[in-house]
Parts: sequence; structure tokens; C-alpha cells
Amino acid sequence: MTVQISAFSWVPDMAKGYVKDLRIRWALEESGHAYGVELVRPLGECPDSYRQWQPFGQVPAYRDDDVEMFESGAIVLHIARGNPVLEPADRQDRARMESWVFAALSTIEPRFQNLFLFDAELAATPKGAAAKARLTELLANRLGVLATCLGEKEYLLDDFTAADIMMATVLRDVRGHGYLDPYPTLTAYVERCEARPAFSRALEAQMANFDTDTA
Ligand SMILES: N[C@@H](CCC(=O)N[C@@H](CS)C(=O)NCC(=O)O)C(=O)O
Repeated sequence: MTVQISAFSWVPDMAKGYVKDLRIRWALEESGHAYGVELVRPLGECPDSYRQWQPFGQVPAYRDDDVEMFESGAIVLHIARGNPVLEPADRQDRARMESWVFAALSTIEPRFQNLFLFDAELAATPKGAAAKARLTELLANRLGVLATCLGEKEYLLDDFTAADIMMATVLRDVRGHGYLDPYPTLTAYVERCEARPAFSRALEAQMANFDTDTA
């Protein structure tokens, strides 16, 4: 099967290694699929034709012999379908895996993103400082629940699944801003996921693509 994904050819240094095509590369590496990459430039510089593939002009987008799609969660679930490394065979476990994929994307990630955007623009004002404290508390509540659910387990389910790709990539962003520091088990969980050879290959491939854009 021929697989192609989109990725940015350039991002600021702080974003290198964190762009969301990493999720797709990681899922593909875990499942042993080779893939090609179509590089686009960010900040509205992508051609109109790209928006037929990814309507918002974002990365990643994905196509294979059968389907063309966008949204990293949907793409990772598509790659996981029927794949024993990423998707449990048992129906209940599969349902839990899907639940955790959505928990990563809609329960944890937005709490961090609110804070991340806020950090940049408003934190300097007194009202801003109070609001930031509240948003920090809201994120902490979610991380606390996550840490309890993970407990001493290695992964969200008994074995590694697609859910760990989504959760670990969300938590890497959280960690980068220091909000994971109070949760040693979550930090260890991210490091365990990052220690997977497939993650290293995915990361290296993303970084190598940035080297090609010298404009
Ligand atoms: N919900 C989308 C978000 C994708 C996303 O935020 N991509 C970023 C790169 S990590 C992007 O393309 N940013 C540029 C933009 O939004 O214009 C997904 O998970 O695929």
C-alpha cells in the first residue's frame, strides 16, 4: 500500500519535533508501513490545492490507496485498524483504546492549549494572572485524574496502543512547559513511550525534513 502524509518543511526551532505529523509517522513506524511525505510551508503559504486535502491548511494530512483524510486522531485510528501493535483484538479493549484517543484530544489537549495561547498574550495583567491560575488548576485536575488512571501501568491499556501515541504526544507538549513536573508517573510514561524505537525513527524523519528547507 502506498502511503503519503503531509508535513511542514519549516517551523520555528521551538516547534521542531512537536509538529503533529509526528503522530502519523509514529503510528506508521509502529506498524511497519513505509510512507512518502509531501512538504508544505506553514502560515498560509500552502497552495490552495492543499486545502482540498486539509481544509484548514494544517498538517498532517494523509492518503493511501483507498482513502484521503485529515485530523491526526482520525488518521492514527485509520492506521491502527486491524493492526495488532496499535489496536487491541478484544472489543472492550478496543473501545477503551478509542476512548483514550479521544480523551487525549478532547479532554487533555484543549486544557493545555488554552493555557499555552493564554501564556503568550495575557499573563502580564492582574486579571490575566488570576485567569492563568484558574486554567492551570483546570489542567492540573485533568492530569491528576490521568495519573490516577495510569497508576503503575506501563501504558494506558495493558499493552502499547494507538492511544499511547496520542496521549504521549499531547503530554510531550505539556511537559515542555513544565506543567507535567508534579506528575512523575506521567513524566516516566512519556519517557517510556519516547524510548520506543518507532518513536525515534519518526522523530528523526520529521527533523530531517526541516533540514531540506533553507529558505
Ligand atoms: N486537530 C488537528 C490540528 C493540526 C494542527 O494544529 N497542526 C498544526 C501543526 S502541529 C498546524 O498545521 N498549524 C498551522 C495552522 O493551524 O495554520 C490535528 O490533530 O490534525
